[in-house]
Amino acid sequence: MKTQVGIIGSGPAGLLLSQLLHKQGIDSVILEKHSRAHVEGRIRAGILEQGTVDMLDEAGVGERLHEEGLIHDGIGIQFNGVNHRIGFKARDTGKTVTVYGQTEVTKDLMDAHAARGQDPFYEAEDVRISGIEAGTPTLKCLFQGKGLEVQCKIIVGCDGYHGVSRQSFPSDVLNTFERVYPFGWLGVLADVKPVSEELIYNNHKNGFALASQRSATRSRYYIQCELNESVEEWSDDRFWETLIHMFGEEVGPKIETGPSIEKSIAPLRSFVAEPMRYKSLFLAGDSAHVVPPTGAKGLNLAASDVHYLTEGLVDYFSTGSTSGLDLYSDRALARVWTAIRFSWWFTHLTHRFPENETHGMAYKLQIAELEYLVQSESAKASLAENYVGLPF
Ligand code: RFL
Ligand code: PHB
Repeated sequence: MKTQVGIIGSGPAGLLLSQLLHKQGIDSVILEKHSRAHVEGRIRAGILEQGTVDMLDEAGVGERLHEEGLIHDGIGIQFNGVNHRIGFKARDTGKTVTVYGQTEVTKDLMDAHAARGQDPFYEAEDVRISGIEAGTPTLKCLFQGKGLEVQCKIIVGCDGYHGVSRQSFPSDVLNTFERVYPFGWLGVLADVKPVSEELIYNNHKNGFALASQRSATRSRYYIQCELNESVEEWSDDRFWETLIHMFGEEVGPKIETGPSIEKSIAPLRSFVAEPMRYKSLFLAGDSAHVVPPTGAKGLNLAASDVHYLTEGLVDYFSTGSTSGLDLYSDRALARVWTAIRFSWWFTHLTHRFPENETHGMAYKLQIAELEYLVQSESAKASLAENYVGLPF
């Protein structure tokens, strides 16, 4: 089989890229390791920047998002038991964010692929990349027990942090930067009314907690946990009790509780691989970079990579010019590093690290910075500007 763009992975990056290319008359083939149900079922991101929403519109999959997504114009920052609002519009960003789950984005994109009769090859086993040095980029895998070969002009690795594409770069080409945080997030999804109209990021003396949501009747909550904990140690009762305690007297009693629909622990990491291209092999999304979820940037960065890459590919396939593709890595990485910085800063501001145990110097500095943040118009504007997303 032949295609213009071979894509590995049908997460948001791979699906959105393929759909945008299709709109521009460029054909692509996606090889995905897991089943559709497995990919759709992963509970992950919930916050879309305006730029991401615009791209989903451009891809023709924005209808349900506009019907069901909730527009948010601010967030709460809680510390010492008091919640402080930081509005986005008031800070002249001119932008908002939309609450719409990654599962829904994935479903809408998968439906669009199915509607045009070009489903990804789900459950493609043992995907391998070859021919990059020779200028004959090829993808090979096992599909339904048989060998499948896809000859491509370009290959894009959208296969997440654990995928094969980054590993297929020659080792002397890649520079990697990594910080693994000494804690994780325990997340619970439940069909209960969100405690607050807007998200609340809470720095509590026992650790970080986040009140998020998926709709007016579905809540997503997180609390900071140890890396070696397992979800089995967290009964629903224990989770709700801990959460209510951490949200304090003002917010805690208003939290509605109910049976969890999903419960999982995610480790937190900052990671960047540079460059995001080797010859005809490109990386996009989590395959090239990972941010801790505190800034809600992961999915949005995957979208901005796709934005730059689509521009380069459209130019290449329509005029033969490689200038957009040649600029891709630098353009994408410039934006990636701004989000790495913001997510790093926001994580350090709100989480309990072993070195900033309550009452230590580092804890005092954290609280001083939070006080400054909620009092200073410039500090609030800086947070708002980054949270809603820096321009492409
Ligand atoms: P994905 O979504 O990981 O998709 C990669 C796909 O590649 C497939 N794959 C392979 N296929 C074939 N062969 C192989 N060898 C393969 N290896 C892997 C996988 O099965 C998968 O389908 O990467 P992508 O597309 O780059 O998208 C990135 C986002 O998923 C990720 O950045 C976000 O979920 C991060 N994130 C958040 N981002 C936000 O923008 N806002 C948020 O509010 C937000 N919250 C979160 C998050 C991530 C979280 N976790 C669990 C890490 C909250 C959490 C808890
Ligand atoms: C979520 O709803 O899953 C979510 C929201 C905001 C974040 C991270 C995760 O910063």
